[in-house]
Amino acid sequence: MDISTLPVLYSFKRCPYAIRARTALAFANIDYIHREINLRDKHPIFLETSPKGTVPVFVDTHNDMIIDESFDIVVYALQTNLPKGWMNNEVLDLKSSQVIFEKLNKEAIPAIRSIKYDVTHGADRDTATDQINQYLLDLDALLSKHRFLVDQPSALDLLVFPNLRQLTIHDPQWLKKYGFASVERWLDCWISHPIFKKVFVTHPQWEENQRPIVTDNQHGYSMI
Ligand SMILES: N[C@@H](CCC(=O)N[C@@H](CS)C(=O)NCC(=O)O)C(=O)O
Repeated sequence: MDISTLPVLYSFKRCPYAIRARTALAFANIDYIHREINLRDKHPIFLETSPKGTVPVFVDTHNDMIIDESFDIVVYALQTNLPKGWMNNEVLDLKSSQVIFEKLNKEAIPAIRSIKYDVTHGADRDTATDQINQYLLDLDALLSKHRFLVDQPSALDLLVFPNLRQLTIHDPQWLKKYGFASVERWLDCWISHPIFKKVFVTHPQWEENQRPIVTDNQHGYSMI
């Protein structure tokens, strides 16, 4: 493999947005060089590449491309190489998908964050819990009808599962406790997949003179 032409992914192991990107690139068999960023001490080259300073950032200098939003990296990956049996990115144009993604960003993620970082108490905590559970109720209804958020695996699944994983890492009993069996089955299907195990590994923090960490995604795993 000629690693000098490989794109680079700036990432952080536990970041749900970076997990979206790494999972999408893995399913799409896109190889890259992994650079693990310390979010408390961001490398100047990373900040020069993407001054807003969030991970993930995907850089393909050979094609003059910098993508610094996880949504766009997922779209790019699946557009480049849609895995067999997956639905293409047109699912993201469906009103139903847009509602799921918007509610994730505007309601579920802030509520998960407030529970995770324990910044809400009393009635506010109950409101955050209700907000999360209302979101999970909608997903559970969909997932009781099919295995994935749309009929087959798609970008939408990759955009949603890492944030819900964050909730279950914080409280492993959450889905059981509140009775979201279909979401539990679906989430488990993503996080027990060999690709998740492959993308969720610990890498040393990136330094300029580091030997490139090549992520070889030519593995032949499939989702269905
Ligand atoms: N909208 C961005 C959000 C990415 C994001 O917020 N990532 C967090 C880590 S999970 C981050 O880099 N935060 C910057 C910081 O902590 O300084 C995306 O989807 O890529």
